[in-house]
Amino acid sequence: GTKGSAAEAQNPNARTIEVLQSMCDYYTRIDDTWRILAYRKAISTLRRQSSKITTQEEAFRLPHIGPRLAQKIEEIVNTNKLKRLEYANDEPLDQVLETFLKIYGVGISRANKWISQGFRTLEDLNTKATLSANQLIGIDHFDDLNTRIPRAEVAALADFVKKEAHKLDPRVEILIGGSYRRGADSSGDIDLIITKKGTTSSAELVPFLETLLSILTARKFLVATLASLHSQRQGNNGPGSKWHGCCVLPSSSSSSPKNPNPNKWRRIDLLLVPESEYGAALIYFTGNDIFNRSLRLLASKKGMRLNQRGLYKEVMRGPGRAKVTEGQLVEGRDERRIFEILGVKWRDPAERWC
Ligand code: DCP
Ligand code: MG
Ligand code: MN
Repeated sequence: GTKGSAAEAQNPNARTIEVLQSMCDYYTRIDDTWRILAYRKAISTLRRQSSKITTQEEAFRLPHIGPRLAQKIEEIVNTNKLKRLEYANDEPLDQVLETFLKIYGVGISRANKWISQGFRTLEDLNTKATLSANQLIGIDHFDDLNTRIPRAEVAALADFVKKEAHKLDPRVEILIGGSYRRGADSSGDIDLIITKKGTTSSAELVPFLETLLSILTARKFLVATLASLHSQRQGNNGPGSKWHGCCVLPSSSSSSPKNPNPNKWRRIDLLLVPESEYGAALIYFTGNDIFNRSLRLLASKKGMRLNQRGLYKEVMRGPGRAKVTEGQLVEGRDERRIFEILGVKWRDPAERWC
């Protein structure tokens, strides 16, 4: 590149800088923000030196160079290479990354951090990493939670919930959303939309759900909570409207006399939706996510706003379509009406794959 100039080559620390830069490139690939920054600062310090830095004591005295980087600088000068770098380039890291990303709730930065800490297998994580309760569940039930759920089993699992729900309150309605509603042969999880006629806020359904959760837990149907109604990430304004967890279809269940997958852990999401927001929630929780994004973009182009609670009009927008005012609710209850007002032809859930 343009940085390989004559001036750079003449720098007494050129080789050291080159190796440190490769190390920095590696940390960039695995998105290790802190180390990227540390290496960049160290490299720029070295660039400003007029003499060759050869020992860790010398290096450590310079600004922005800590003890470990100082040690590495001495290693480079003595051996012309860095063991850590060879190790880093030797690993089939993409495979490891792929595995770590399949752990429930683990994103790219968490996975990359584990890799940079030297972890390469689920066993490494189990024995050496500090894991959250959810990460432990994701690792303990890794295979189950990465197996798609056959359509018939989604229906059987939902029936189990519906039966208990109706015993508790016959006016509560439960619908299977997500990929199941789009007609999928198999689903990644079970998305249940829970509503009741006459409700205008999900808070009205919270006591019902809390009782249902304790019954389903006692029946050994629910086996883990990943995000409760009171989880931090749903904000601090009272209980949220979503519950995420895991369930198992009891083998004795009458609704599944010949369940071919007994005792498998499945992901289940329970979503509380008041009748007044049912249509907007149906659109959102039916998806798919790309379809949702295109509907939202369309709404914003028409001066409206669509979210999982409703369609709003007279939304004031600033630069970059940033919302300035909330706007006024136009429709929330009726899924078809939302399509009509947006001026889009009705799309059957099975046609919402994008
Ligand atoms: N959703 C969305 N944007 C997201 C996540 C979800 O719009 N980032 C909506 C659309 C999804 C629905 O919520 O269809 C349910 O989310 P799931 O993650 O359960 O996805 P699916 O049910 O569509 O697929 P899967 O079979 O993998 O569960
Ligand atoms: Mg789903
Ligand atoms: Mn889901």
